[in-house]
Amino acid sequence: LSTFYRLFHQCRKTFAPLNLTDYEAIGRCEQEVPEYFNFASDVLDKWSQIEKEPSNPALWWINGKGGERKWSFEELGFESRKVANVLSGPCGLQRGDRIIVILPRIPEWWLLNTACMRTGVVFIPGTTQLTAKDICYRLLASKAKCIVTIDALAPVVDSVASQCQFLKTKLIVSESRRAEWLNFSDLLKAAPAVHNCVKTRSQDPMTIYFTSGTTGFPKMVEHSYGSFGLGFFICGRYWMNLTPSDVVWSMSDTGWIKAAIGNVFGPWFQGTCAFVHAMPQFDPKVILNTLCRYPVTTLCSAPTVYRMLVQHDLTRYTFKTLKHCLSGGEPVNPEVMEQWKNQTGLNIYEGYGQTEIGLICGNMKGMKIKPGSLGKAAPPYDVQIIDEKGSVLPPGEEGDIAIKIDAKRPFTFFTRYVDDPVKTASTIRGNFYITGDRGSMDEDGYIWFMGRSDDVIISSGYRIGPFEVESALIEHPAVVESAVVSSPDPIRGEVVKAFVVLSPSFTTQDRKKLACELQDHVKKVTAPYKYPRKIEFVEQLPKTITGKIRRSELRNKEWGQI
Ligand code: BCO
Repeated sequence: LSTFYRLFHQCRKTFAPLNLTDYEAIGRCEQEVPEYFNFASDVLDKWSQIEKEPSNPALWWINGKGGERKWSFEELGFESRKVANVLSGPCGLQRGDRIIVILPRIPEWWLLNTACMRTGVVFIPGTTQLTAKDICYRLLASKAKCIVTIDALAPVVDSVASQCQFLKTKLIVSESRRAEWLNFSDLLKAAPAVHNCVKTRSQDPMTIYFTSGTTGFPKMVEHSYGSFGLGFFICGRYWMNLTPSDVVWSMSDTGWIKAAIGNVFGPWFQGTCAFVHAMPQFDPKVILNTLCRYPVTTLCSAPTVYRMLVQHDLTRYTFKTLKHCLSGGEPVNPEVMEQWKNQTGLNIYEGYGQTEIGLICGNMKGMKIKPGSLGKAAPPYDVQIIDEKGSVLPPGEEGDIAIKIDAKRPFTFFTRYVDDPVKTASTIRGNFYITGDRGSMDEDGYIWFMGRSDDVIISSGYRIGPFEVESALIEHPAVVESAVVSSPDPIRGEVVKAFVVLSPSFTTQDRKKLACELQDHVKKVTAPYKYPRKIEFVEQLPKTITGKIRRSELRNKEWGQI
């Protein structure tokens, strides 16, 4: 009987259809977006029926201390169906409900992500650097009914849970039990393995990301099953250049869209293995040794990571299988590309995108790389440089980097900023979507990044809103007011710099100590990656006649423009 089952199973695998050509045409906007699409049933479950050669796992997770998990697409399907039953059973979640998932790089994150697709629950990831205030804000803004996290963050959630009236269920991924929390492993063991994936329309909401802007607290960027699932096909195939024989290691924290692109949709659409190192602390040596020991073919990382890696003597390491390197999240400097190329023989293929849109421009494999440029428009986009009236500028002129939208908004775009129609509408100028970045285009269609058109700071690949840092600083008794801007940094591209006006009772204090105290304070109030790495105490801040702080004046000074 077992032989019969094996043969039957093999036949089933060989004949299962997954039409990548159709998905490519859809991704290029040459074919209609299907009315119904669900990445779990339409892609993952299809891959689990196909005999893949070589049979790389779908997910390969290591923790660097001997812990390892490898799941084929079939195993991923089996486990994620059980998790789907946990969500709709004991967690009491229904289609359309929202769940906040704050987990480090552990396999459960991938299961929950997939289980949300199976149940239609809207997945809201968050970085583990979030503090109590950040979590409370996210729970209230999103009206999430459930939160999932780990031991370290459970007390943080508990400290604000009573203020969050929409929160009904807390789920902990832990070896131990915690009062008032459901335990993920216990529920998983008991969960049934049979689950019918919901039928989702391509435009149904699938995920929400909180993203920072110049004003106010982070906004909720909503993506649909079409924009997220289908939208990343081109990115996985042409920018990441993935095939079923590849093993891609994308290092992003699970809280960012880059983790979804590089570690879920990009690879899994192409049947590629997503390799994950838990790496709780960033350590360049761990990265270099891992690249030597594991058969990683494709590396995707923030430019800051490459800048940190090239500080080491890379010739002492042999990356036997590495053949394609990608970077995104911030511009990569030509010097770093050159150093990386000299020491490893490999180019860095830069991609430029954002949480709202995914990949906008890129250096696709095989394309001539112009170091320092963002590459060319990625299909299906028509990227142009425009002026404030919405007219296209000639090559070489600086303007707003924008995406042409004809009669119909591309399906790959985010659907909206949740509860913020004014902000959603503000991204459109005439027939263009405005990215918020400034740049120029050369005669060959390559885009050159020049900076943000607003006050957002891009540091180490993080998008940081000055208002959030200023709000954290003002909570300290020493701060009367502050202005936060970007400042150049050789490793992180740019860093957060705060100009601080002190309260009279603090002006005689040791400035160095006070600066450290303010930095620690910000790390406690909001996610630590936002803390001001530079602080300058000033008597007063430059202001307009109406009393608005002139951040641009301070920023220009930092960047040597005045
Ligand atoms: O550098 P410091 O040590 O002074 O401070 C670090 C941490 O030590 C500190 N910290 C973290 N947790 C803390 C804490 N302090 C107190 N209490 C805690 N619980 O805070 C600072 C955090 O900075 P970091 O995250 O930059 O740390 P690190 O170790 O230097 O990491 C370097 C990178 C490069 C690994 C990291 O910066 C990084 O992951 N950057 C990439 C971000 C990214 O993936 N961006 C992509 C976003 S998606 C996108 O752009 C769309 C593209 C389509």
